[in-house]
Formats: sequence, structure tokens, C-alpha cells
Amino acid sequence: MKRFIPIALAALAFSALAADAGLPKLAKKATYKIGFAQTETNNPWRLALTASMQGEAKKRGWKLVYTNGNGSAAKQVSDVDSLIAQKVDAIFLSPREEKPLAPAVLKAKKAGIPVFVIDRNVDQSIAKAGRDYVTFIGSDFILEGQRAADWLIKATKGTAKIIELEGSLGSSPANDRKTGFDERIKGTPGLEIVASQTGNFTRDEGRQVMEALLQAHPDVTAVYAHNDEMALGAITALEAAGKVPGKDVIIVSIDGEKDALQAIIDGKLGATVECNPRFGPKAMTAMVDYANGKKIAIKLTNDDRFFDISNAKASLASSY
Ligand code: GZL
Repeated sequence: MKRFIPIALAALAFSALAADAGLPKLAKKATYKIGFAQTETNNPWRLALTASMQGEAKKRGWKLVYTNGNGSAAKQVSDVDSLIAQKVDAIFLSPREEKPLAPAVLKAKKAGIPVFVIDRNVDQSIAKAGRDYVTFIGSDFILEGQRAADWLIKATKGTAKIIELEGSLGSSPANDRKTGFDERIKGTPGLEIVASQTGNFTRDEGRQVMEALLQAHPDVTAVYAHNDEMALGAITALEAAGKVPGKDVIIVSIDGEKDALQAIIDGKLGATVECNPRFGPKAMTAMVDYANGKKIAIKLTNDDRFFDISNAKASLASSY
């Protein structure tokens, strides 16, 4: 019996290596042709991400094939198909929604093209970091929700009726920012989320949803928006309803875009948790490290700052 144990262990080790070995390799080259599949260009954060990816590729002298999902996960899936057909060396994917884009990662892997998932993530039960794609590079969205909640609890002295404006349905930032915030609020008596609805990460939809929810909850005293654009839309809705944002209603959001920093300076927005969109340098350095045979962590988390009245003015010039 003793004789069989080493063989069993070797088989176990081999199967583990085989899973890891399933990742497509990337040759060391002087220059690359890379694909970048963007979700849409419906707000400043998205535009800043695209500019960062295109700027870094240009700086390195690489060819970047850019696709825009125009807000449709189905279109983004076909965009990945097109990048595979164009035989790019690697794909940077910002998956609009966790589930529909996971099979696209598997398709690229099968075609021998390494995928780097940036910004948002895919459903790990379908496609796993380190096995099906090289790594996830992005922010910790649960922590972002927790930081927003911690600030709001202090700013409202522990008593508030909260309206939550959620990001795009099915996206990892919307799912995780809700998880992080809601669990903190549930644990704090005196705070109540009276309504929670998606504004799809856009200013206009944020305004429209806030107008409707204000009708049903005129006694709202706080707003948590999953991104600045929806917070700015909510501010417009509050002012149209004769309320004073920053006084009658305390608002907190996430991203750190220029208009949000200005709203903090103007006293209308209370605070915003940074979610840095400038992925270019970090993403492409990870790709070169991978080509050079370096071990890449399956998650590379961005360090995000926190903006409030104490630092908004100083951060304005370098924002987007
Ligand atoms: C977060 C990113 C989100 C931003 C929004 O990484 O996916 O999408 O917070 C953007 O502004 O639309």
C-alpha cells in the first residue's frame, strides 16, 4: 500500500499544476497588439479609464484595439469574440456584468489569449482568477461601501432615513458596494435604508430615480450613491424639490470625479470614496511581468483615497 501514496500525491500535484498551467502563455516581445473591451462611455469615470488605457499603450508603442460595449453585455461579449478573431496578444476586459462576460473569458483562454480582468470582475463560479484569467486589477468595492457607510454614520450622528442609488444591475461594483454599505447600516440602530434602486451609474437616471423616490420618501435625510454621477443627479433632484443638499439631506458617494470634488467644496456633497479609473500603467506592467514569467497575484487591489471638505480643493486639479 505504501508504494501507492507517492503516486497519488504526484497526481494531486500534477492536477493542481495542470489547472495553473491552463493559463495561456504570453511571449516576450518588443511590442504587442492588445485588446481593450470597454463596457460603455456613459460617464467621466469610463472616459478616464479609456484615456488611461489608450495613453499607456501609446506610450509603450503598442497597438491597442478598442471596443465599446455601449452599455450592452451582449455587445461586449461579441466584442471579445472580435478581439479573439483579430488574434490580439492579450485582452484587457472590463466586464459590464459578472455573469454574461464570464464565458467570454473562457473563450479567450481556449483561443490561447491571456485575459487581464480590470475594473469590474466576473462570476468566480464560472471563470476563476489564476485559472482562467491572469489576474483581477481593481478596487475593493465592499470596502468602498463600508467606508461610505462609516462616514455617513458619523455625519448623521447615527440617525438617518437613507435612499440608496445602486449602480448597473449585475455589475460587481453595484453588488459589492451594496453589500459593504448595507451590512454596516444594518448593524447601526437609528439608520434605515428606506429605498434602494438602480440609477445605472448615470447622472440623468440618478436624477430621475431620486425624483421618484423623493415623492415616496419626502422625509429622507441621507443619500448613498454608488457613484458620483448619480449623486450629482440626486443633488439636482433635491434642489428642484426645494431641499438644501448638505443641510436637509447628507450625501455620500464613490469615485472622486472632478464635479464631485467641486460639489464637496460647494457644501452639497459630503464625501466621496476614491475609485481610481487610471488603470493603464498598472495593467500593462502586470502584462509585461506575466510575459517575463513573473508570478502574478490573482488580485491586484488599488489603494483608494477618501475625499471630503478637508482635501477636495487640493485634489481638484489632478481629478478627471
Ligand atoms: C468601478 C466602475 C464603476 C464606477 C462608475 O470600478 O466599474 O463604473 O464607479 C462606472 O462610475 O460607471
